[in-house]
Amino acid sequence: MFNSSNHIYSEIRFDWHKQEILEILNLPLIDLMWEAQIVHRKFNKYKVQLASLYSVKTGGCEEDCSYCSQSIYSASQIKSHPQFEVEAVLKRAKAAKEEGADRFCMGWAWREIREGKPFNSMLEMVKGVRELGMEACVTAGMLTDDQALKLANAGLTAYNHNLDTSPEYYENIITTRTYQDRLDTIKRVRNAGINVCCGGIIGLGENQGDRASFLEVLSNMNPHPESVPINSLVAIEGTGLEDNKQIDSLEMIRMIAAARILMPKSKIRLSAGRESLTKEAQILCLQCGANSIFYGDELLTTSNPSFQDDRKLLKDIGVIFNKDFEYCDKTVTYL
Ligand code: SAM
Ligand code: DTB
Ligand code: SF4
Repeated sequence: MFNSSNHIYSEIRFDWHKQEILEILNLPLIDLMWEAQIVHRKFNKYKVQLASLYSVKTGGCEEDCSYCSQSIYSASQIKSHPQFEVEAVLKRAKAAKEEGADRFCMGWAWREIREGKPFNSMLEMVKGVRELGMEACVTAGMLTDDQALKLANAGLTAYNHNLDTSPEYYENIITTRTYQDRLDTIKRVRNAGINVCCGGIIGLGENQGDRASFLEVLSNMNPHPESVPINSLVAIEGTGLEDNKQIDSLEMIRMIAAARILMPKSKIRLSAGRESLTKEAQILCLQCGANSIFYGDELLTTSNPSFQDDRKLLKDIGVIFNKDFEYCDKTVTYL
């Protein structure tokens, strides 16, 4: 069925089947990368969005996600602190903007959004980030319709809530909330008119079928999530998955390339785990579809490459990022 002179993946579809996705994931890598690049050049312009991440409320979460250092079920030693105040968060957003970020993502280690002062502060943070001229993203667990509307009215650009893995593998990883809970949360976000940021993790012990099944759920959402973070597990000491083996970087490239083919216009974010990827592996991810990275020395509880290293990497390969977006109006015709 695959013929490299006849590019078959050029449409936006919402009816992908697991079997087709498996075939894509299992293509010879060199062909998969080529197909993904065709799609990427057709729908995007090799512009990478720099998104900075900040943990507003760290640790003490009631969920049992077995990869996470912030769960009360983990024995990880993390710097837990009370929720940061609005002013401190906005100072951090401003600093990220000065480094060149144009999206600021804020995380709360919650099972679901807490009403009262913490939520009012969250709304203030969203407004403040938007006033800085940045996109604002929040990840804080489950939410109600009313909370989603309030976040939309505060100007929230996107809400991150990941499916993490396939419906079949999910219960090996989390037992305190269901896959359906996650889908319901995503629907609430969508209904409130907020962009959806929804992705997952590879390296949890899942197989290729699980990866296909996870991508099937995402790529059958209509519209596709505007943002799809693909994380590779950071095996944190003290978590249930501390002994998991680091995935091979070629698997990350496959996953990014497949996500690009299935969701041509989405921002595919090369997320956690970049410190374990060589410069060359990251370049291949960017070449075959990733168009965003987390930018800044820290993720939530783990480290990330430095601002300087990332800027150098992007400059070295000639990829345009954020501030230069407006100068990038050259449409690449490639087919
Ligand atoms: N509590 C909120 C929630 O779960 O939606 C927000 C924060 S949570 C840390 C956001 C996402 O980060 C998770 O869904 C997971 O996909 C990713 N993540 C967390 N820990 C990770 C790790 N050790 N390695 C890779 N990805 C991780
Ligand atoms: C996402 O998918 N990855 C980011 C963001 N969304 C919130 C979080 C990665 C966390 C990595 C582990 C840590 O730093 O604790
Ligand atoms: Fe809590 Fe989110 Fe960590 Fe799960 S991933 S334990 S919900 S902070």
